Amino acid sequence: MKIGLYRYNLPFINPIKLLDETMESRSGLLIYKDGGWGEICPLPGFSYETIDEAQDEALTYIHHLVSGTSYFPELPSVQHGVDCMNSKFEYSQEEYDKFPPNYTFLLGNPKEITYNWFKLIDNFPHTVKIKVGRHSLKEELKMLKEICKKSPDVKMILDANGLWTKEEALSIMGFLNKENIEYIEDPCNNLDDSDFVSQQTGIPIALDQLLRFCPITDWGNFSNLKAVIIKPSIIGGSMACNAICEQAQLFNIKIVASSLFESQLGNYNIREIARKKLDCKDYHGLDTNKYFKYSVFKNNSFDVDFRMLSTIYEHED
Ligand code: OSB
Ligand code: MG
Repeated sequence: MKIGLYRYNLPFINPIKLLDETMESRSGLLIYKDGGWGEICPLPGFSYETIDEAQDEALTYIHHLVSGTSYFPELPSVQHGVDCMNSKFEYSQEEYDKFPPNYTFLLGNPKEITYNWFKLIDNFPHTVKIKVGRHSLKEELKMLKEICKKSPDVKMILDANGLWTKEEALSIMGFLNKENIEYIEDPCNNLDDSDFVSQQTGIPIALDQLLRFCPITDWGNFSNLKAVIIKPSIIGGSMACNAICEQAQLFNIKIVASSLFESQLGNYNIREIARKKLDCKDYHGLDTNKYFKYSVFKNNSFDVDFRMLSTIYEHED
């Protein structure tokens, strides 16, 4: 048995601001066993556990493995990493190409987002996901209107991460054509206000961070719940993800597998989960590799580049 735990720190091309914190780089762990790779990378501000807590539990897991005892991880990010490692996904261009990102993800300030959208003028993507709720309503409305003006058939997935009040969400929606909005992820910071927004506007919503406040049995109460976002790094291993999926099928709600700025390897793993385990047909939120300066894979390949990793633990017997 060969087993290892490694840490990476990958700088972004430009610093990324999601909530309050600006991130210069992304840190995470890769866990390896006998040909299988998993990634453990809680994201500050979104995950409950820290990377140090995750590393401690990953080491506990490994020590049990080495001594031949069993241990089931408790932290979602560790469950997810261990599950992926045990799945032994095969990394190849051919597999990768079978499941390309199917919406374009844009973040930044409204000017950057508008500019980056205009750059795609040759062939506007059908669907775009845009982070909103970060800047003034006026600037964001201008951005959204310009995007719709340039590409009238566009479908926008707006992700407010709960940053709009219901009044803000309603006022901005009043100026947009609802045909252009696929759904809004977490428009407000609570379930009632988010539901109110979709009730008043007829625009569907998706639950991402709010999912944890919404018992599965309540999904039927929403006026227009179109999708639930599954971020395996937050939800946990396959058992937790499958439970959500089964329920979503029952309620006819779409499953969107999505990422947390995992490394290219972790992003690939979620792609495999989305395609092979969760049966994600519509969307998957995986268009984040473009923000990284370097890769954990060697140039033009899907071989792990150990020069990008520092070793925390290695064992072979
Ligand atoms: O809210 O979906 C989010 C990335 C990090 C933290 C939170 C989120 C995201 C993304 C990733 O939006 C891209 C995607 O899901 O399309
Ligand atoms: Mg989201």
